[in-house]
Amino acid sequence: MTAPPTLQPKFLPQRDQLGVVAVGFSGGQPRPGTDAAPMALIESGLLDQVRDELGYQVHYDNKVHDYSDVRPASDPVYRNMKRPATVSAVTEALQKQVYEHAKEGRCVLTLGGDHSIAIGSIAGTAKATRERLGREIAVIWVDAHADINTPETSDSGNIHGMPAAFLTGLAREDRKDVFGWITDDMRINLKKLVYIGLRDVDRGEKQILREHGIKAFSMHDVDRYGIGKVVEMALGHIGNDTPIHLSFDVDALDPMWAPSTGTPVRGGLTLREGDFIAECVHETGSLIAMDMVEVNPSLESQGASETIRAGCSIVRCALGDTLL
Ligand SMILES: [Mn+2]
Repeated sequence: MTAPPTLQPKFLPQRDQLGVVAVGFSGGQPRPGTDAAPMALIESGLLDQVRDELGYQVHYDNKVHDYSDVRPASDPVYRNMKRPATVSAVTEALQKQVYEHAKEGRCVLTLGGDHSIAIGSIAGTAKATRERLGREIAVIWVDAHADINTPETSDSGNIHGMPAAFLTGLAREDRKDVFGWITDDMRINLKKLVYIGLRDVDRGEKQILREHGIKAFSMHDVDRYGIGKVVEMALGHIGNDTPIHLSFDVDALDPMWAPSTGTPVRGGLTLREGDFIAECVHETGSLIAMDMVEVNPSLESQGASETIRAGCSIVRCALGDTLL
């Protein structure tokens, strides 16, 4: 039994209004399956729990979007990016969906999908928050990977490894159909981006993190300081007067807890450490949006239900579920 959370959010007019967008999209990387994750998360009861146990009024259009209406017919590689116009069109549409929820003062939950979709969800939150409150947002990026390759530093050309570069403006493109729709009011400040859980960072990305002084807590830091101190330092870096968008890649968890994901890396967070991060972000009262991405129920079929359960657990914690 869970008592409904009573915490009053700092940057939302009401504590119980949740917008949900289900994004059935896997085109930011090569493996099919992450497009089935939103339905798997919802069918396992996530939104019912959020409604019935956590007391939210859920605004959801009861649809997993595949964005077939905006996908281009042909989509050749451009600047080393695979499916650039498709990912651009999908994330642009998602940006508008998230913006519509966020401008009403709702907390917004985006269920992915691969991590390329964060381009859309975070752009939507950033724009709405600037308009509604005149504030920049901070982003806590929980992930095994930094996802901050530019098209030029990326080896694979998969855009799910680039969202942080496009969101911070480190990667830019004039072509409107290839992320040229991202305007300054949708971008995030490099000083307000914080990573937790990193352990598989490309050479070019390490250089970008260093060069720009981006705050990043790797698994080395989790081992050294413990998760409690790491989260405290991450939140301290952001400051307590900044709205937070939590972008949670399930591959931040060790494959022991979340095996069904496209790019698993050993040596990750325990399920409790993942939940703890989400609990602490909730406790700040500053959470305005969250992504849960890279759950892939078609991989490691034996681990799929465990991975889905882990994803649900982390979302519930971020929305106020507590152990006691
Ligand atoms: Mn990621």
